[in-house]
Amino acid sequence: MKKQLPPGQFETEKWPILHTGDVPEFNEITWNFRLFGEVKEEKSLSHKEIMELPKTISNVNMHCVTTWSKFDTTFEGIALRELLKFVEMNEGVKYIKIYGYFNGDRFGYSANLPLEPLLGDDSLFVYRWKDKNHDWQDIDPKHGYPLRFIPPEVFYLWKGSKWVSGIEFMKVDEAGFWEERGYSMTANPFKEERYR
Ligand SMILES: Nc1nc2c(c(=O)[nH]1)N[C@H]1C(S)=C(S)[C@@H](COP(=O)(O)O)O[C@H]1N2
Ligand SMILES: [Mo]
Repeated sequence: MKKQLPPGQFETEKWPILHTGDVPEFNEITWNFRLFGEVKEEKSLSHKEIMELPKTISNVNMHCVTTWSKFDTTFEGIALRELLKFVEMNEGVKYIKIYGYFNGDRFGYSANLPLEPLLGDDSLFVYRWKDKNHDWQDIDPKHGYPLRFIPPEVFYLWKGSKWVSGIEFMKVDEAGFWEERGYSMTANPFKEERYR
C-alpha cells in the first residue's frame, strides 16, 4: 500500500493507544450493534450475527491528529458496506455517525463521516490485525475489542470509533464527539484538516 506521510505527521512502527475515558468490558450477551436514524426500519445485530458476516482483509494506513502515522497495518473485519444491506436508507442520506463507548455510555463517543467514501475495502469494523512486527491477533481491548472502526486513510483516526455500538444514518452532517469540541468535520490528513 502506498506510503505517503501527510503534512505535520511522523511515522511510528508502534501502535499507540489514544482515547478518553475507561475501557469497557465486553459482554457477549448484552452487546449489540444498532443501525438507526434515517432508515425505513431500524435493525439491531448481535455479536454472533456480526461475526457471521462476510469478512474483508485490508491494509490500511492510520494517521492520528496527535501527529503519529502508522503505515500498512493488515486488518480483518466487516466492511461497512456489508452492514448497509440490513437497512433501507431514506432518500437523501449522505452522512453517518459511528458510535462507540465513552465512560459507561455505549453511545457516548461518536464521529461523523460522509457515507460515499466509505464503501470500499478500507472502511472496516475490525476485530483482528497483524503487521510486519506482529502475527495475527485479536484487537486489544484498549484498541476497541470486540469491534472498532478503522476509517480510510483520508480521515484522521479519531473518526475510527472504538467499542462500536452502532451507525446513525443522516441527511445532514452533524458533529460527533471531537467535532463538537473544535475538530474538523472533514478531517483529511493530506489537507491537514485538523481543526475547524
Ligand atoms: N470510543 C472511542 N473511540 C475512539 C476514541 C475514544 O476516545 N473513544 N478516541 C479516538 C481517537 S482520538 C483516536 S486517535 C483513535 C486511536 O485509536 P488507537 O488507540 O487504537 O490508536 O481512536 C478513536 N476512537
Ligand atoms: Mo486522536
